[in-house]
Amino acid sequence: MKLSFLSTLSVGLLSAGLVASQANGTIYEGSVAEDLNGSNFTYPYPVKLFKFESQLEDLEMAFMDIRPKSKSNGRTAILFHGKNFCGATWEGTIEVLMAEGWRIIVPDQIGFCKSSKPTNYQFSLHQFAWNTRGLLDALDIDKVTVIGHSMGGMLSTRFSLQYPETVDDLVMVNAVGWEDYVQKGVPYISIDKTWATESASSFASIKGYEKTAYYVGEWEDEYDTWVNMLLNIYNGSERENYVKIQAQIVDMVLTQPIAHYFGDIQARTLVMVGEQDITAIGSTWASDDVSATLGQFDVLGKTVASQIPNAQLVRFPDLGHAPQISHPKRFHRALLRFLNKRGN
Ligand SMILES: *[C@@H]1O[C@H](CO)[C@@H](O)[C@H](O)[C@H]1NC(C)=O
Ligand SMILES: *[C@@H]1O[C@H](CO)[C@@H](O)[C@H](O)[C@H]1NC(C)=O
Ligand SMILES: *[C@@H]1O[C@H](CO)[C@@H](O)[C@H](O)[C@H]1NC(C)=O
Ligand SMILES: CC(=O)N[C@H]1CO[C@H](CO)[C@@H](O)[C@@H]1O
Repeated sequence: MKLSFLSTLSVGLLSAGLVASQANGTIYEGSVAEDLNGSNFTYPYPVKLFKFESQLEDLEMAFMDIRPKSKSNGRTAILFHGKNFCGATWEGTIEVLMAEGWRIIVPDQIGFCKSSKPTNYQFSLHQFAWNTRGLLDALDIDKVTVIGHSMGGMLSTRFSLQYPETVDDLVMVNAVGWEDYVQKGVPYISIDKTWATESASSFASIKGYEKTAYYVGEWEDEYDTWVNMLLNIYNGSERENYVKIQAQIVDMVLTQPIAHYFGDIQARTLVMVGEQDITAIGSTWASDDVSATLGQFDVLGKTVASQIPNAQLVRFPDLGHAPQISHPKRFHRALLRFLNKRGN
């Protein structure tokens, strides 16, 4: 274990002069299995693969690449899913943007959904951004509007900081990481501990959590789809790897705060917030006093928008963590108003 760490490190140091700023890989557009890398869920559009090497492994990043039905508006959006979601969860937003003439790229990040599940991987937001920039390069896309939800909102901030020249507009929807959980007093817990929680995921546990945090205590039958999509991976052929990776992802969110960087965002930004959301990593294991200060999205949305130099804020006072799913009409009306009004 120690030896391989050292040899990996020295390879990194030796090749430091050759460091590429993004993944270099190829696009595979052939047919793919329905049950792909442990996710047997039918996506609304064909799934393609970005094949590249990362951390000395051959990896596949699954993605959808949707072209507008009729007239193109010449713009491309990339949609980042959250921890409990997949690219497919964006289906409603894909429809709306497609009708407006957008090309839409929707990746599953490495470790998630239909992408590879490497358990010896160093998961970081920076690595995800690097991987994703490589995907865009392989598709010959050099400018995107980035739209990210939940953990995807956290990634969209990191992506915008790492590749500012690539991003024209940025949209964050109820992102995690709008506050620095550890700084606020959430104790660090080990990956082993999170692994135990992840292992115990069930329909009831996922639904119970989402009902409270995402949908303000309400439940529609159609939300079952997204619980089952997730459970299918927890129960699928990559279960063991997936559970470990999800525990690593919790560690990533806890230890890689973006909350101190909002002043550096250059892109025109829309902050969209369902203010009834209470999502906060660590709220279940922090003290009651600390928990009480976390996940106050009515405050967080305003605070984050005020820190980003060129930001607009759209508030949904009565909605939870996933306004694009619970109230798609209101959500998309506000989104399009922002996207269609550009100063440049
Ligand atoms: C990227 O991959 C291609 C094909 O394998 C190779 O020809 C090219 O040199 C690589 N570029 C970089 C910068 O590594
Ligand atoms: C995938 O799901 C379909 C139906 O949704 C089912 O018929 C098929 O057997 C499943 N494949 C695997 C490998 O579980
Ligand atoms: C998950 O797997 C367990 C054990 O194999 C099984 O009892 C359960 O029905 C599965 N659940 C789903 C939703 O497939
Ligand atoms: C890690 C892993 O199992 N990756 C697989 C993901 O799916 C592609 C496409 O079927 C396979 O080539 C990979 O081996």
